[in-house]
Amino acid sequence: MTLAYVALGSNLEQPDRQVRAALAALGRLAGTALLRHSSLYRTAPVGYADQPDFINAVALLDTALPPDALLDELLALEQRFGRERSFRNAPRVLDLDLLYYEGIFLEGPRLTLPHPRMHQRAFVMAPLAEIAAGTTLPGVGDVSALAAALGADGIERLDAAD
Ligand code: PH2
Ligand code: MG
Ligand code: MG
Repeated sequence: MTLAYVALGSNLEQPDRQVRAALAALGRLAGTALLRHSSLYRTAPVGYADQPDFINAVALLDTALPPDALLDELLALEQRFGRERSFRNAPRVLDLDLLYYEGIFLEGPRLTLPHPRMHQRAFVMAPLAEIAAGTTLPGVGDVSALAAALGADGIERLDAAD
C-alpha cells in the first residue's frame, strides 16, 4: 500500500455536495482506503476568472493501485459525476487531480508526478497543509512553508456543517 494525495474541486451543481460525495467515493475505490481529508474550502477561481467560486479539498489515500490505474479510476469518477470537458479551466462538476504518489517521479503525456503546479496553487496548498502540516514531500517541499508563502487570499475554510 502506498500514500497518495488527491485534490478535489467543483464549482457546478452544489459543489459542496459533489466534493463530499467524491470523498466518499474515493474511499470505496478498489484496494484503496481514505486515510484523511481536509475541510472544504471556498476558493476564488484561478486562471479563467469568469466562473463561480470553487469548493476545494485534499484527500490522503492509502492505495494498492499503481499511479496509472489510480488516475484511470479518478477520471472514471469524474465521468460518473457528469464531468464535461469543454475548454481548459472551464467550470466543472468534479475535478480530481493526482497530486502526489509516494516514491514516484514521472513526466508523461498523461501524468506528471508530483503535480508540476501544485506548489503554486493556494486552493491546493491550503487544504493540503491542513492534513500534512510539517510534512516535507520530496520533489515538492515543506508543505506548511509553501502554503504560508502563497497566503490565503480568496481562500475560505468552511465549517464542517457548511
Ligand atoms: N482548478 C483549475 C483552475 N482554477 N481555481 C480554483 N479556485 N479551484 C480549482 O480547483 C481550480 C481553479 C484547473 O483544474
Ligand atoms: Mg485541476
Ligand atoms: Mg484535472
